[in-house]
Amino acid sequence: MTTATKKKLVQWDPTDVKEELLKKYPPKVARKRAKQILINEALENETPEIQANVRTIPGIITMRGCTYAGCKGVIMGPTRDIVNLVHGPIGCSFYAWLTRRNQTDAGPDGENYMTYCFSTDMQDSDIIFGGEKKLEKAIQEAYDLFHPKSIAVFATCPVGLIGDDIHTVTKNMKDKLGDCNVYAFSCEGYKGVSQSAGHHIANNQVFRHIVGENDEVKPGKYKVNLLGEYNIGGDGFEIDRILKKCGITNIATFSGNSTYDQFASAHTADLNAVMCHRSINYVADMLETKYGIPWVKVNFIGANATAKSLRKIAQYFGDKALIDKVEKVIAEEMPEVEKVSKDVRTRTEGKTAMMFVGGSRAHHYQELFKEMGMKTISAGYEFAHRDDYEGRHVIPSLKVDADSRNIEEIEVEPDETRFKPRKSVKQMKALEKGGFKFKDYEGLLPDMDKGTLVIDDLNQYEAERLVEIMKPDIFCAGIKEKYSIQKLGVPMKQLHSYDSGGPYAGFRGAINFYKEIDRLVNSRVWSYMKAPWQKNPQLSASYNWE
Ligand code: CFM
Repeated sequence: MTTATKKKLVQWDPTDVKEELLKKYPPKVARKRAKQILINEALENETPEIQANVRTIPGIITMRGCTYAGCKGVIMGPTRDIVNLVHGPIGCSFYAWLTRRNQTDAGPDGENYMTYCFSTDMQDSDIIFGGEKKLEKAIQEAYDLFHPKSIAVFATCPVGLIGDDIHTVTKNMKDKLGDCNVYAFSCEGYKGVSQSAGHHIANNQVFRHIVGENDEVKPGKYKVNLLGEYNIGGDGFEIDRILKKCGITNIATFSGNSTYDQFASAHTADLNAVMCHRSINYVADMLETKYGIPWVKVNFIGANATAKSLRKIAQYFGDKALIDKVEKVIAEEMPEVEKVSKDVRTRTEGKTAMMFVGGSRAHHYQELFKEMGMKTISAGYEFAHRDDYEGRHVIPSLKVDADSRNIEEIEVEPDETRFKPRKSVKQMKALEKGGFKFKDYEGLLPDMDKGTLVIDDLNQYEAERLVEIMKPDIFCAGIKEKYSIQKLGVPMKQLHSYDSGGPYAGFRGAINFYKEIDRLVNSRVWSYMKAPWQKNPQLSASYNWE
């Protein structure tokens, strides 16, 4: 106990760390990066400004992925009964094939295409003569083999470069097949500065081609959609378990373990609960404008955050029976969580963490670490926008640059027959008066301590320097960072794929997380390791400006 609570003595000043990170860059690069490295001031009502969602400087080894990854992999990938057909060279498909650990349950109908890899396998000749005919054939082949309800086509970089008209091909095939919804996504990898552009493109097309297709009223008293939950490591299964226990009906998850019909029926829910704000806020806004469904931000990462989110949903519906039920479920679930957290805290209290993940987890996971008594000393997103750092109030002041202009903004109007406000103006006002915030996300910065370092689009070099200087007890990021960090002697946890673990959401997920992090931060195995080049550098070099 005494050794566990003893804090490693590492002294650093955030200004020095920032300077150290920038020192190696040529002046122009340093100036640009400086705007993306922020020392959190935790100012009363104001949050400091950070630069985000801008191009990575060429030559820098970024942690980001491409637009195709955000569209095909992130948003559409976890939907089990849509055939996801990639129009492009085979590498784009192969790389995206079952690597994200989004789990599925084939359900009673058994329809699940997740384990397949569909690609047009473009060759040099297709690049020269065009790939439209090949795409048409591939759609026909997928249809003949599986008779799916829907086929989604994804463009990779060469498709945009040679100008294949995938939208006309899919429209023609939809008309020809008759009972299969076929549509395409212009999500070429280069389309935006990161995968974030792919989220937006996916949101637009799902809304345009699928949402609203099924008006059938589903059973259930308290109906929600869970937006921005992708069932990584089974997170969505745990959230569904809890919602079901509370008597809340989940109409559609966007998009963990989802089906075509869930998207098609999403407009029949009465509340949108948004988990990952970055990837899906567009759908939340569009569902509100077109159908009158309000949205609230929730977070099921962390046991306390889960309880808070459930209470929020219950408060929205305002029904005493639901409010009581939610309290009962929390009271049933929490004792086990508290038992485990009390135990692990004896070994994790005071330890430090860093997390650089995507566009929401670098924020959400701080909750879990907090519950273990651990402190996040530095964090950042790979591709989030300023609103994910500073809160949605900055949206009106965001600059629209050439890259963001590249992504289509669809105009949505209230549906003539199906727009139905879920609450009256009076009810909404009353909820707001009681502290309820609709359409709001306050971002990561207000939740981080003063003097912590918040870094956008962290890169390979900075990650290593940061670890060397600040020596965290654990570093969380993705597969590209994993081994270089472990070679520095620090345990590394993947917060994208969860390595081979999970779920980490909800109550049971919190328990899994506590136990795993306890093992990681208290194991010294990485610090015993010394690579040969750490003892004896085999090669050294300097930049020509040095
Ligand atoms: Fe949202 Fe995600 Fe994330 Fe994301 Fe992602 Fe992911 Fe992520 Mo990897 S949708 S922003 S594009 S929570 S795949 S499930 S873990 S980077 S923090």
